[in-house]
Amino acid sequence: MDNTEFLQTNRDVAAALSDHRPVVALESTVIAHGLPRPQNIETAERLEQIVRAEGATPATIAVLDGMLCVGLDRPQLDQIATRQDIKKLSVRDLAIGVAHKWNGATTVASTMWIAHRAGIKVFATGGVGGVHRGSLPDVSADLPQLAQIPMIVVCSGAKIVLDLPATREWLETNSITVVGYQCDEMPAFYSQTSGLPIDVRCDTPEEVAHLFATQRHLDVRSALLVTVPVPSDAEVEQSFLNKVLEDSLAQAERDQISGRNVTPFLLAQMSQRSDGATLRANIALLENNARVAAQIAATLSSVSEARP
Ligand code: PSU
Ligand code: MN
Repeated sequence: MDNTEFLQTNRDVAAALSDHRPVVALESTVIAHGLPRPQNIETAERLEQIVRAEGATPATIAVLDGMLCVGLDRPQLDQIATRQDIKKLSVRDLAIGVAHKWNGATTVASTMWIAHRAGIKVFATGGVGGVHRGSLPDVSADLPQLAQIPMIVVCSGAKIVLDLPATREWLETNSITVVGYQCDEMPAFYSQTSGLPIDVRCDTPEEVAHLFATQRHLDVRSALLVTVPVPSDAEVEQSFLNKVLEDSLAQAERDQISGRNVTPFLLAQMSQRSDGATLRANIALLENNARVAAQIAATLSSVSEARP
């Protein structure tokens, strides 16, 4: 690895990695662009607490002053949550961010890219990007990174704003193994069900760790996508959700929203139009996914600890 010059792993995370203790990567786009204030900073801190409570070290990832930061302190988290000039950086933007010394939040794609190079194996997020609805086609850069980076990515499926059947097909074509964590179909972000298949069900962190180890033995180099349903008390009712989503998509069309602005726009619209119901679901699933990811990371490091 020769890009370490721009990689800044904070002391906690570096110590945990060198001692082979569990580490969970967390993304920052959800903080800067996915959630409104003040819930964004509250959630960012809560996710770190949850990871710690499970005995793992959180590594929230962002680009600050052109450095690829792995593990943020409280003032750095605050900057991501409150500054107006925080860009949304995917992998195509990383070199620009570094060269121009930008401050930016990392998406699923760029968080995976950085976390993998830092030596982290487990990453938790809300919903991954995918194939958008509409005719363009607009395909999130999250998908090709999932196809290339051997990490465990814990999420609640792809975001409901997407074309979920097309996203499911893309995952299949690109050899990304989809795990249903204590469920038999892929969750659909704010909903527990999508009608779309998983490849395998796992009920425990041990089963996930075993599958990941087997992938590595076989040298299958894609991600293991572990999909976890939103907790039932925060799930948004289907028909209400469909209406809210339809209205939000129509508004995006009227406002001619495109490119990197599509996802944040739709998330904010849905939250407004649902009186915060989708926001509550988003936060609940983020928290739950962080917990599951930490449990998986803990199991992974106890398994590797047992090796001679
Ligand atoms: N999950 C959430 N909220 C978010 C995102 C994911 O619960 O805001 C972010 C992730 O950073 C993901 C990005 O990578 O949305 C996808 O954006 P796009 O569709 O432009 O690739
Ligand atoms: Mn896009």
